[in-house]
Amino acid sequence: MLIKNQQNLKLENMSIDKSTKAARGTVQCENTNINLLKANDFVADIIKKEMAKTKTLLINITSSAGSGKTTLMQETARRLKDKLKMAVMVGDLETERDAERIRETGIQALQIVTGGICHLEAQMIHQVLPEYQLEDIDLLFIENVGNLVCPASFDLGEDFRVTLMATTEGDDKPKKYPRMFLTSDMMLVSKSDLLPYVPFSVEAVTKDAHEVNHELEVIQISSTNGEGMDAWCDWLVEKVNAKKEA
Ligand SMILES: Nc1nc2c(ncn2[C@@H]2O[C@H](COP(=O)(O)OP(=O)(O)OP(=O)(O)O)[C@@H](O)[C@H]2O)c(=O)[nH]1
Ligand SMILES: [Mg+2]
Repeated sequence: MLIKNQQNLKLENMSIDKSTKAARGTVQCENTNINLLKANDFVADIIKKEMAKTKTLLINITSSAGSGKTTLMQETARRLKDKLKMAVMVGDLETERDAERIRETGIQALQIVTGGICHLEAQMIHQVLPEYQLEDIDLLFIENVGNLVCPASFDLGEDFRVTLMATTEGDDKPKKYPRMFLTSDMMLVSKSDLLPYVPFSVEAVTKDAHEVNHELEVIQISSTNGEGMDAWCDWLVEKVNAKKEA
């Protein structure tokens, strides 16, 4: 019985030409798409509408634990905080550490402590939104809890989902955790400064990721030596401007 259920919920039949947005929160179950996350998606829609009102760009940053999300937030803040009004909300199972690190750069950052839950849900984001002056914020990041599994299924009302794929993790992850890459708009191959020391092929990871999601954009970055940071910041500025003009 258990084996049958596992087969029913296999994700490998998921159509790769389905839009990333449509794939969020749905699980292919035999011939029926069952939206298991209707309540989450309802709140995600409310968040989207609030962001549309203030023209704030919302970006959901996901990755395995330790791939460099907080360091990227710090480095992005250092480079863009004089050009854009930025803020961050960050989810972790315990501690305020990441929010404290980000606040050191001079931007607003609030910690959402999930107390054991392995992902952020739209309701959690909605609850902390009143702490932010959205009309004064151009770019709001959500740093999600570090893992490639649960955060993939929860739409947080974001405009874009960006997944870090660190060179220290091994280049086989897109095929092993396909939902995360299917539902993302951008893959940042992070810690590129370590490429000379680790067995990791950027070509192989990009090929696998594109087989999962042919629309995925890819930038190779290092928060340590700055590689790709200009391209990343240019991408953000372009998306912020597009949202303002929309
Ligand atoms: N070499 C190298 N190390 C990095 C880079 N970015 C981050 N690190 C290091 O990687 C470790 C983890 O970085 P974090 O930014 O805390 O990673 P995270 O994804 O926020 O971690 P969690 O929030 O726990 O999931 C730290 O020791 C960072 O200094 C990078 O570009 N190159
Ligand atoms: Mg972090």
